Amino acid sequence: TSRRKFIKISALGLGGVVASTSALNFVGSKSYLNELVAQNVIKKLKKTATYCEVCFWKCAAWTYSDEQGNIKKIIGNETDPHCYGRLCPRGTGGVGMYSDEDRLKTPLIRTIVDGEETFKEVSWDEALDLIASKFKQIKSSYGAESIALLKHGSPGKHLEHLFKAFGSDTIAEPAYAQCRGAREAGFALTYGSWVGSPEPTDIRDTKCLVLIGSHIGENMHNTQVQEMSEAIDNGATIITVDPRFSTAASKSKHWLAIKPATDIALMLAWMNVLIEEGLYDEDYVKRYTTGFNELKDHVLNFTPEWAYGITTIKPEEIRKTARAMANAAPSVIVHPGRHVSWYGDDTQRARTVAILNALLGSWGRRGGFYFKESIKVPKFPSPKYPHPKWDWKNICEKYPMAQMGITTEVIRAAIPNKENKYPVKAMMVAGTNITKSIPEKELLEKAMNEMEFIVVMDTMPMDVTGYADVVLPECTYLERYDGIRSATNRTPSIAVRVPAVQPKYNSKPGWWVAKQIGERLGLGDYFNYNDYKEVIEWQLEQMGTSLEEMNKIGVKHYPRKSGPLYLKEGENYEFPTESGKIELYSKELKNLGFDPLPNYTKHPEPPQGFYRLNYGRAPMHTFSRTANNPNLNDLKSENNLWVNPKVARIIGLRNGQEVWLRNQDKITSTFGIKVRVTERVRWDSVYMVHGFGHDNKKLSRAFGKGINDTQMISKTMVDPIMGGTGMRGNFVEILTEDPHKTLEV
Ligand code: MGD
Ligand code: SF4
Repeated sequence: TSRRKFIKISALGLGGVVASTSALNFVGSKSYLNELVAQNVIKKLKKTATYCEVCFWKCAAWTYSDEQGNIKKIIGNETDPHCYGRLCPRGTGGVGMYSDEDRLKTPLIRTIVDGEETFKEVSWDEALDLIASKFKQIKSSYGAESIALLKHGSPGKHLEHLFKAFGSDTIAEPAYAQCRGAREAGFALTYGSWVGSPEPTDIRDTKCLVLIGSHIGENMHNTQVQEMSEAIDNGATIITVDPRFSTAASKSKHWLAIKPATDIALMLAWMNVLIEEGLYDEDYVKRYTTGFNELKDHVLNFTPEWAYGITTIKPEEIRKTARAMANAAPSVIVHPGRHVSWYGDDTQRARTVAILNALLGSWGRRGGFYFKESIKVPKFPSPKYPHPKWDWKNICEKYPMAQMGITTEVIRAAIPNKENKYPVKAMMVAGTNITKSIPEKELLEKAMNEMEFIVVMDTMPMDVTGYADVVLPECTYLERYDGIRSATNRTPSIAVRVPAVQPKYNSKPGWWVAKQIGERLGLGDYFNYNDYKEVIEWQLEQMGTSLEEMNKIGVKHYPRKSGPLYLKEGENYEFPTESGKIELYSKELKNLGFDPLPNYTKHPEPPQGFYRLNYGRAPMHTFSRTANNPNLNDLKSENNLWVNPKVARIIGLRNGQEVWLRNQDKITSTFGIKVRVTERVRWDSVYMVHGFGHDNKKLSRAFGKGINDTQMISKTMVDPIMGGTGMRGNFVEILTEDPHKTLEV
C-alpha cells in the first residue's frame, strides 16, 4: 500500500469566492488601448510594469488597476521586442490567474484525521518551521544534496538560490528533458551555442520559413506569430511538415503531411537534393563549416525516392521544396522547433535541422538566424555557494550531453536501488505540475511514495499538490516582484515585474518564501534584504537606471556590444565549437560512440486498431496551467480528439461523441473526450491539445474536462545523448463505451 496517499485538496472546504474581473476583450491590444484612451478610462487607472508569466516568452506588459485594487486590463508594452505592444490571448487573460477563486489560499500541511490523510490549514510560520526542520534533518542524515528541486519559471529562480546556498544543486526542470533540451544539444554540437529563448529566428525578414512540426499560430510564442504573419504578407514561402493540417499548414504554400516519426528521412533527402543539384551555399560551406565531404558521401543514397518509401512524401514534392528553400537562401529558416522530445532520436533530428540551415547558409544571415545578444544583470552581493558533494550532473551522468538536470533521472534517484550513489530523499516542486508535464506515472508514483518529505509551491490546487506534505500558496505574478527579465534578442533589453496589487488571500511571493526558509536554515546572509524590491533597485542602479525610471518605461533597451547582427560578407568568423567552424560532421558525437552524421532510424508503428497519439497546443492555453483560468477556460474548456473521417467510419464515430482511450500498456483514460472528425489529421494518428483532463475536483472549471495526454504516455523513448523524454511513441485505441462504468457493473 502507498505510504503517501494522493490527497485531493477537494477534501477540504477552502471557502471564499471572489467576483471575477470584467469580461475580457481579446481584440488586438493596441486598438483596445486606443479605445480606452478615447473613453478616458485609462487615465484614471494605475499603470504598473510587469512581464507575463502565462508562458515563457515573458512579454513585457502594463497592468491597469483601479483605486479599489481591481485589475482591469493587461496590455503589451509597445517598446518590447518580445511582444511589440500586443499580448496573446493568454497574456491578456493572465488576469484570470489572479482572479481565479479556486486559488490556493493558505499554507497546508498533510495530517491524519480519523485515520484518513488530509490537509489542514496552517499559518506560514508553522509551514516554514516544518520545512526548515525537515530540511535540517535530511541534511544531517544524507546531506543537503539529497533534497531535490523541480522547478519552472520565475519562482524557481528564487528557490534555486536557496537550494544552492543550502548545498544542493540537485535541480531540474521539465523545460529541458521534456521540452527543448535535445534542440539545444543538437545546435550546440553543430554551431557551438544553444538556440535559446526567444529563438534568434529572423522571421520578419525571411523569404522562406520551414516548420518541422512547429505549430506557430497554435503555439503562440508572441513575436514569432507576429513576425510570421508579417513574413506571409511580404510573400514569404511557408513550408510546413506536419502529419496534421495545423493552422501554420493552412497558411503554407507547401504542406507536407509526413508520416509521423520520419522527419529525419525527409531532411536527409533535402540535403541530398541540395548537394546533388548544387543548390547549397558553396561559399558559406567552404568558409564556415567542416565535414562537408563526409556529409556529401553520407547523403548520397538518401534520395527523394528513398525518402518517399519512408515519409509518404512524393519525390517531386521533396525536390520542389528543397529548391524553394535554396531559392530563398540565405533568407531561409528551417525552424529548430521548441517542444522537440518526440522519438528519442531528437538530438540527431535537431542536428539534421542544424546541418540543413548550414547548407543553406542561413545561420548569421538576414532572414535566417541573427546573432542574439542579451545584457548581464549583476548578481546581488551574497556569499559564495558551498560545493555540493554531488549534484544533478552525477545523477544524469549516463547522458553525456545533458547540460541541465533531467527531471526523470532526478525522480528515479528517489527509488532505492543498491547501485544508486546519489539518493534523493526529499523534494521541493515549484511552478511545475509534474503530474502533467512528466509522463511515466508509475515512476512518479513510486518515487513520490519513497520520498521522506515533499513541498509544493504553486498558485493553484493542481494535481501535483496531492503528493505534498506541505503546500505553499504563492501569489501570482501580478502580485509580486521578481527577477529582472534579461533575454536574448536582436538588441539587449530588460523588463521589470512590479506588483500591481497586494497578494490575495494568505499567499506570498516566491522570493519571500525562499528568504524565510533560508533564514530558518541559518542562511540569512544569502538573503540580505527585507524586500526583493531592494535587490532590483540595486541591480537597476548598476545598469544605469532605476526602479523609478523602469516604472515609467517598463522596458529599457541597451546597444549591442557583440558586433553586427549578421555575418559580414566575405569575412571569417570563429564559431564557439572545438574547430571554430560549424561542425557538419561531429567528432564529438563520434568520440562518444554516437553517429557523427544523423541517420534515419525506424520507429515502431501502431498495431492493428491503434493510432499514434499526437498532441500540441491551443492558442488560448499554456500546458496545464491555464485550464482552470476563468477567462481562458471561457475560450476553450476542454480538448477534443481529432479523428480522420476514415477512422470515424471504421469505428462508427460521430462529431461530438464522447470516447475514452486505452493505450498499448492497457492504461485507460480517467475521463472521456469529445470527438472532432476532421480531414486535418492523418488516418494513422489522433491528436489532442495537451494540458486538459485535470483530476482535482478543487479545480472547479477544469476538473474532468477532456483527456490528460500525459496519462496516455506510459512509454517513453529516451534520447541516449542528452536524456530527453520522447513522448510520441504511444498508441491508443478508441473506446466508445465508458470503461469505468463497465467495471462498476
Ligand atoms: P504546467 O503544466 O503549465 O507546466 O510543464 P510545467 O512547467 O509543469 O504547470 C505549471 C504549474 O505552475 C502549474 O501547476 C501552475 O499552477 C503553476 N504556476 C503557474 N504560475 C505560477 C507561479 O507564479 N508560481 C508558482 N509557484 N506556480 C505557478 C511544462 C513542460 O511540459 C514543457 S516546458 C513542455 S514543452 C512539455 N510539454 C508537454 C506536452 O506537450 N505534452 C505532454 N504530454 N507533456 C509535456 N510536458 C512538458
Ligand atoms: Fe504571455 Fe502570451 Fe507573451 Fe506568453 S506569448 S508571455 S502567454 S503574452
